[in-house]
Amino acid sequence: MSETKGQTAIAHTNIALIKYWGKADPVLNLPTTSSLSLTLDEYYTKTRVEEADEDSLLINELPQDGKRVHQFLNILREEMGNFPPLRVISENKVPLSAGLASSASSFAALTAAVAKHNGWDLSLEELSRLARRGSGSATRSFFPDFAIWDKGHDDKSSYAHHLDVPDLPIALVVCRISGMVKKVSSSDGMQRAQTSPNYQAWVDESAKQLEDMKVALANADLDRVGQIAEKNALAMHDLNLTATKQRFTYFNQNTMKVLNEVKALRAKGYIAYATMDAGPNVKIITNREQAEAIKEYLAERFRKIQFDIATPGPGISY
Ligand code: 2P0
Repeated sequence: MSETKGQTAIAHTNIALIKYWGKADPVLNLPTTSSLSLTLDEYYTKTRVEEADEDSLLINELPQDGKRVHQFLNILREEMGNFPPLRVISENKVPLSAGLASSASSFAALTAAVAKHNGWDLSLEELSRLARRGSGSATRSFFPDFAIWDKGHDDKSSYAHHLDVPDLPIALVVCRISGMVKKVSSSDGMQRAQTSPNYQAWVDESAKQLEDMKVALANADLDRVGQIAEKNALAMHDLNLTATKQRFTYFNQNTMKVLNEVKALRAKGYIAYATMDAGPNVKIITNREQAEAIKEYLAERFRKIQFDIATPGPGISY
């Protein structure tokens, strides 16, 4: 029997140092701000697509309600021309408890696999633009190391590109505080955050922080990179707390305790800055040399939290 015709792609997840937290257009997934990310080596999604009788989705061998994937495949059909139904078989190496968006690597890998399977000759930027309709953060998962998602102003102009940065010994200590499914989805959280009276100020500040971040990266100034990222992330979470409609927080008690330890580590002379996404987990920005010591320091104080070290990762591969 011949093997079913198909195509595999691998995409790594990414962590935003300048966050995407709000939509200018929720249907097209156009963001209110440009964002900047680091692709991570340790966490990825491997996705195979095969011709089938109907669209379906399997993640880590378990059948899923593939509604979001089916919708996304239909968007690709509208954009690029029809193609037959696909069985999507995904292996996700992004542990839920790591608090890193698996939708980023999932939609990037799916877009790349479908494009290659259908013989579409597209650049990484064109793939990034298509993946945006599946999940905003997926735009940034096609590129090695650093990427910028330019917010653009319409469907054609909103996609990510690679940012060339001189060698930077950056590493993250990922504090896996809770593996619970998040109570407020990213899309819902953004919508609520956009009702904060501070929202426009955050958007304006974010544009300045992006420029400052590019300079800090070009200068390989890791302390400055951490300072800007921490400020951007804390302000993002402040929007959730100050939303006028259904305010909320992703933080829990351990988030606060770890954030205090990040400050304590800085006082001891470590490079240590925090960033948090749509969940309680803290990711500490540091360098490769200090990551292990920081992990040990925290592991002694928080016996129930698991700690990983993550480093810059590759772009899309097949
Ligand atoms: C980011 N996050 O820049 C921000 C920071 C989480 C916090 O992008 O609605 O799953 O699918 O476009 O990409 C997570 O949101 O949201 C995210 P949708 P997505 O990484």
